[in-house]
Amino acid sequence: MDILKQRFQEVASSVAQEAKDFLKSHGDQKIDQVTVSQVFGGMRGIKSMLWETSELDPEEGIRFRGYSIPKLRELLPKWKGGKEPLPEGLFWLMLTGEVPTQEQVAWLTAEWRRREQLPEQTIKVLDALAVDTHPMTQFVIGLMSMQPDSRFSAQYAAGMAKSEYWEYTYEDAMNLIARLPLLAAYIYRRSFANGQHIAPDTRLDWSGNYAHMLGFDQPDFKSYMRLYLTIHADHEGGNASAHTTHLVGSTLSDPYLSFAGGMNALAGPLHGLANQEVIKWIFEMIDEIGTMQPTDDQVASYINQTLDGGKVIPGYGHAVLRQPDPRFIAQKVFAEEYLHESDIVKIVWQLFDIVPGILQDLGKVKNPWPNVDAHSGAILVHYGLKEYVYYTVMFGVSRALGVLAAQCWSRALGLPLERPKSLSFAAIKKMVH
Ligand code: CMX
Repeated sequence: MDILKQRFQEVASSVAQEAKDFLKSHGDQKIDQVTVSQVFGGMRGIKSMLWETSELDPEEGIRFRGYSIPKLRELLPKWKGGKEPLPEGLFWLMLTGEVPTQEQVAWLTAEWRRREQLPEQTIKVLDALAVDTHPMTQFVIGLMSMQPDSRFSAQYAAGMAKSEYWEYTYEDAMNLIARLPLLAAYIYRRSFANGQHIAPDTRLDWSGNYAHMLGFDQPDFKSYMRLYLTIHADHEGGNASAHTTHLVGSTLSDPYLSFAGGMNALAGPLHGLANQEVIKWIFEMIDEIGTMQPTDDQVASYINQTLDGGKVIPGYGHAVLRQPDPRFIAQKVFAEEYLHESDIVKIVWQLFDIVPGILQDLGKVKNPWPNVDAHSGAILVHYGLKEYVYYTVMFGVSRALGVLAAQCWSRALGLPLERPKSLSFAAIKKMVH
């Protein structure tokens, strides 16, 4: 058994026992009440899921196993000479609850690189698609094409005890994560670089190699990828991609099937696709105003025009957060150090000054502040990755870390099929007095 699997087994088996005892003594205790508005309002805030890997506070933002993003930037191991955390370290932390050592992270980097390969059938399936198929559609089809390699499914078909589920989920999670940079880079190069693929560089880490295979070898870009792939990894269990992965997985669909389900949710414009929408909207604004250095009045009038058209301002607002997203701030801090002269980045900061006031004045938007998607595109454009329809795939590569670590936990804790109760309007009317 490998060192991470071993440690996960030790930690998870003790938590599983504790959970069993806890349920016996506290199983009937109420921790929430549900209002009619919550039922009609997308189940906002109903406390109804167990999720070990991260927790979202409306004011503080995301904490991974209790650690904020600034803390993780400090604590997690870095690549040689680099300043940004390695996502490998975050995966270790989410799985075990422990900040890994430099050696443990070096092991995980090598382990993912050892497991990486793009199956022949995946290349054939992708090559059969039109090159202008949306990259998220290609991503999901690519994931589905790998499903025949699922160790969990094979073992289930062969007859596996429930106590073994976590082991094969772990194996699938590790293999799938290892393959994602190859899959994602293959999609980028076939769609935007005339199919001229770039071989992996065995000397690099998971993120650095992904950047390299995309065709971006600038050291700063690689650093940004390490940060990017860390901060997008998880946003507790209720967000659409995590919840979908969890729901699909609760039927004992294997990690490939469940993660593909989650990626279909990420591809919606109110969720991950917002990262492409932000930059598309900024490009359209620049085109209309006719300058890369618009005045505040010009920007405000463009924002109002979007709102008057009945559209949302992409990259702003959140279902849970009530402050600027720390994932936005982490990218701003990065950009202040590396790209403060970039016009497109300056526009993102100008929007940060102007959009919240306008949204606040609408009187209905619960959170007028930027979310993670408001900043990422401008940084990618600055480095030359301008094909914004691709951006959600990068988000997806990162999101795999959180939702697959969480799925290992779901199997280790023996969580059952998810099945909430729905009600018709007529039934709800009968229940209220
Ligand atoms: N621009 C304009 N109006 C907005 C808005 C925005 N950015 N954010 C919310 N509103 C509106 C809503 O559309 C809603 O209007 P109606 O009552 O007329 O339908 C009203 O304000 C109340 O919405 P809310 O309770 O504040 O927000 P929700 O929890 O319903 O939705 C979210 C959250 C993210 C879908 C919404 O803020 C939004 O559409 N933002 C833009 C898209 C975006 O950036 N999504 C990415 C989120 C992060 C991620 O998952 O990647």
